[in-house]
Amino acid sequence: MSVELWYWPDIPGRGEFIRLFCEAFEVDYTDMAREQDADALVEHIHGLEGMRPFAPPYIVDGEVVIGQTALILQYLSEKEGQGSGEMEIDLQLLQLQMDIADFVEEVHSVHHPIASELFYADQMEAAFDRAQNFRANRIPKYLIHFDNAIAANGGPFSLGQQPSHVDTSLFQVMEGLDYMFPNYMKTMQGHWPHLEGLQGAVPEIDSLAEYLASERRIEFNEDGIFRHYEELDEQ
Ligand SMILES: N[C@@H](CCC(=O)N[C@@H](CS)C(=O)NCC(=O)O)C(=O)O
Repeated sequence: MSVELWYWPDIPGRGEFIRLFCEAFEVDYTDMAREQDADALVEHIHGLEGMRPFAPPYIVDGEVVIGQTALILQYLSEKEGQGSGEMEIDLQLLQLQMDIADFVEEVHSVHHPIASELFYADQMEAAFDRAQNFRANRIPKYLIHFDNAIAANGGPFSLGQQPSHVDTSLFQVMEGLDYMFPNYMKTMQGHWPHLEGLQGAVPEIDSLAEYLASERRIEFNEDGIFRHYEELDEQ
């Protein structure tokens, strides 16, 4: 039975972290709102009852209906037999995935520092200040943390030779940062060598290479989380 993924159809956003995992590990999934449209997603989530997900992305897998990107990835990884086989290590992978979720939230707050409901144009001044701090402090702090995690097992993936859900997500983080801050990322080249190695290794996973080259891979754009606004990059 195909796993239903419910996410906004026109942005990579958080949904892309699920798509990348499913594509890399050949999970049978259906990207429901891309088959239908955004209205179908709104109607679907409002039709859910009880302990329902707060926001997309979420999945429906038979009786299982869960949101939160990190939790979905942990669930799918376990179900597909793509965990490490050791609870302690799987929890550490989940921990890293939750760190990634925290980072993604901060990425969004760069262009929406005051309120998600306002347009970027309404909060540009605050975004400018936030971006400066984000580049100077937050990106290095997080990326060095992820780099150290990969280095611990020798790379190229966080578990060493075996790819996991953390690796497809870190790949997306690096691609997103390259899109969002091309100047900054260029000047910082070499500061997180294991992450750069991972960014090269993940697209070599056979099934993922096919997806990345296909039209199904949604390009980064200015409605998503990783947005390129020239004024927010290093000048
Ligand atoms: N912590 C959640 C965040 C989910 C989230 O913020 N989803 C966004 C789209 S990427 C959304 O539609 N949010 C609606 C809202 O916050 O009101 C996760 O990591 O999945």
